[in-house]
Amino acid sequence: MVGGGFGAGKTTFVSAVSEIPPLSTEAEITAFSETTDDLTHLDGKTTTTVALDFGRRTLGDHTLYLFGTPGQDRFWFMWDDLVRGAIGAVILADTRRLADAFASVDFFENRQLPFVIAVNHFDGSHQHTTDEIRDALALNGSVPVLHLDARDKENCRDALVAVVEHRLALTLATP
Ligand SMILES: Nc1nc2c(ncn2[C@@H]2O[C@H](COP(=O)(O)OP(=O)(O)O)[C@@H](O)[C@H]2O)c(=O)[nH]1
Ligand SMILES: [Mg+2]
Repeated sequence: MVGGGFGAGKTTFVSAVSEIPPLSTEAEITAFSETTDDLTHLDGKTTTTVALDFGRRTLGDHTLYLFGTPGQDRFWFMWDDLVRGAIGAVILADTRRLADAFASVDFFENRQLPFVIAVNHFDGSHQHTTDEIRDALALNGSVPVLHLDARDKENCRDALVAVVEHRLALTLATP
């Protein structure tokens, strides 16, 4: 699963890494959503994911199905179904709006789904160190933190490998 706040780069991530044309349910942002969707720092963003992003990516002999969660919490009723059977999650964090990642961190922690934090560097954003991110998000020491550009397909593939490896390490550690 690909989580993170509104505008953190979920749709971009799924589009970059998917080997099939990603299914995305984008809609134009209209004046109606101005009061609900916070567009601070998101000057170029004119569409929003209404339901989810879906993609597929093969790693070695295994195929991962990618579900990008909708950023807006009014669609969270869907997440409980999506999380069933998931291997893990990549949570995208925009350092200009780090607090937007809290809800995803809470969600996956509560459901005990292993996750990695992928810090998505936007132009002009402060380069936080991994320790700063770890502190700010109150992450448990074992949670991997990586840095990426969600437009770069190799970066995104590395993030998928990281979440699969993290999940395997946790599964092997708990008999
Ligand atoms: N500079 C920069 N822009 C990005 C990056 N990732 C996403 N964007 C842009 O940020 C905006 C929001 O991304 P989007 O994928 O729609 O976010 P979502 O709401 O999480 O699905 C889009 O205009 C993207 O083109 C990145 O790593 N660097
Ligand atoms: Mg989106």
